Amino acid sequence: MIDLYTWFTPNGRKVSIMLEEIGMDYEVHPIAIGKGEQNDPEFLKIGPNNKIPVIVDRDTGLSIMESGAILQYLAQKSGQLMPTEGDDYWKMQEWLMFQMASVGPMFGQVHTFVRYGEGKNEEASERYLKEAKRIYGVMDKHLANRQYFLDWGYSIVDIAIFPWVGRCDWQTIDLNEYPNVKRWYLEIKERPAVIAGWNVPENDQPMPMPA
Ligand SMILES: N[C@@H](CCC(=O)N[C@@H](CS)C(=O)NCC(=O)O)C(=O)O
Repeated sequence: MIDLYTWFTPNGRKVSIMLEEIGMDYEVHPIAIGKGEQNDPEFLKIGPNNKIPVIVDRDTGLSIMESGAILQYLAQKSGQLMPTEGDDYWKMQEWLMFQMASVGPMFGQVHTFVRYGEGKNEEASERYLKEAKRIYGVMDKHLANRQYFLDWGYSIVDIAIFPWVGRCDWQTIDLNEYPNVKRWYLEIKERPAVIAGWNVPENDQPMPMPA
């Protein structure tokens, strides 16, 4: 049994989608980040970086923050969705680090400046949107000749990237300009585990449907 401290954001959804995919029992503890609950002293004992997601494994008492670490922990615990050796393992690390270092931080800045801060800082909006478009281009090229991010198959890398592409509407990104990302997105958004995990904690945000 896993205790999941989360909110319906891209980083939070990575973990709820993963738990749904591997069929592991979990209990959701919503942390309303808009109300500042990530700063509560009780939460900081398990999430010292003031951010969701965080898990606690009830079997061992271990707590883990950082979605990339959590995905690898759950993959190893379940023996699913992650290559564990050889070149496949390193390709998994490569693309997971790409998500954690580029997709998440840069798209997150687009959400801050382009969506929430619309019109307030044109220089930042332009800079981060340009970088997001470059990253979409990298992903599109990579997916041109493979079904998923890893030749190995559907993995935690797809799960890490999906919820960020699932906010392409907030980013003012037209997925038709990235046809390979669009094809990948449309396939993954139909997976029952992805649909279930997207809605954790329960929310009324639909997954965008590109025209
Ligand atoms: N690198 C972290 C980033 C986590 C993160 O940025 N979480 C956001 C929600 S998506 C958050 O909790 N923000 C609250 C805050 O910054 O106060 C991870 O991948 O887990």
